Amino acid sequence: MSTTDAITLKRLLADAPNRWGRWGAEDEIGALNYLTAEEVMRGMASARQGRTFTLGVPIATHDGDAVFPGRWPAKHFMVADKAGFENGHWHPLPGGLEFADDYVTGFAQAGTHCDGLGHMWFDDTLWNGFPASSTNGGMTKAGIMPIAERGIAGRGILLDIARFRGKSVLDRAETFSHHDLMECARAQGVEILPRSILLIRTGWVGALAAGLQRVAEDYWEPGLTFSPDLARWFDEMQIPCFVTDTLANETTYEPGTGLMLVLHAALMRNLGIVFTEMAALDALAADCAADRHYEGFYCAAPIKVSKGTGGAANPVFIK
Ligand code: UVW
Repeated sequence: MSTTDAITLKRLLADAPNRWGRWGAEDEIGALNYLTAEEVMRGMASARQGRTFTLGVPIATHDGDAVFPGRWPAKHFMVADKAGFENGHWHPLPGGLEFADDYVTGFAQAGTHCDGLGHMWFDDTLWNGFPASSTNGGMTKAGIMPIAERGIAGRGILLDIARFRGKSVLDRAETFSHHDLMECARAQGVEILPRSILLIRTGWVGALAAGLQRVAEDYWEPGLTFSPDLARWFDEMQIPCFVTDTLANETTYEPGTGLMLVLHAALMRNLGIVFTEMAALDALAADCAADRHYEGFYCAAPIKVSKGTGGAANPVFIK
């Protein structure tokens, strides 16, 4: 293939839908605009039992957290603890109070987190047409702050693709499409209504935590894969946010072209759909399989990292 024939995101997505400008030239929250007060109330009404599931994965774990290649795990340090008082490094406060303090450091794009809409781009342009230069030295456009200010709340549905395929975890590089999401929903007896927040389970994060899969140079995770129809379906369904138990919410390479992370371009950059990655969905999925109730109120907000590209979150799903 000559250089001029080379497939690029620009060519691949030339006819794919694009929502820049739909919510104004300064919009930085994209499809979260679909989560109107009415949608939040609809989400609240879909919780019937009052049982909560927290979807954040532990970070700074003893064995080292799974992170996308090129990143490294969060680190946790004790700054003050009882030993520090015993060896004289710390002294009790007037009145006798002692304390434990700690320090955590790590990537904004690791652990369970939301991406700012400007996290990835091509053709020097981010979500809504903001220039890529606005990322220099910190995100002045489409970073995580506007999403953190807004919060994400609405009707959530779990789509357990792994169980639907009769597996505990999808295989490396295994893909699925929006048609599979629809079939999975049908089999589960839940409706994908417009503006639903999709929680898609592959079993992958659980497998990484259990050491059954690992992050190496040839890392290729399972997930949704791009097609023009898939992008149109997400757009027409007005999906505000999708949440998965993989490190990057999509299969790592598009099988047809070998292009990497195409949905970050087609859904995040072009449609303003918020990505929430590395969610812990196994416990929720087991519960849903037991009572056959796959919908509930989904509520999350990333932390407010000034000029950040992403932010850690511990989403809550209420059945
Ligand atoms: C990558 O950057 C690869 O993924 P994420 O969207 O998690 O940050």
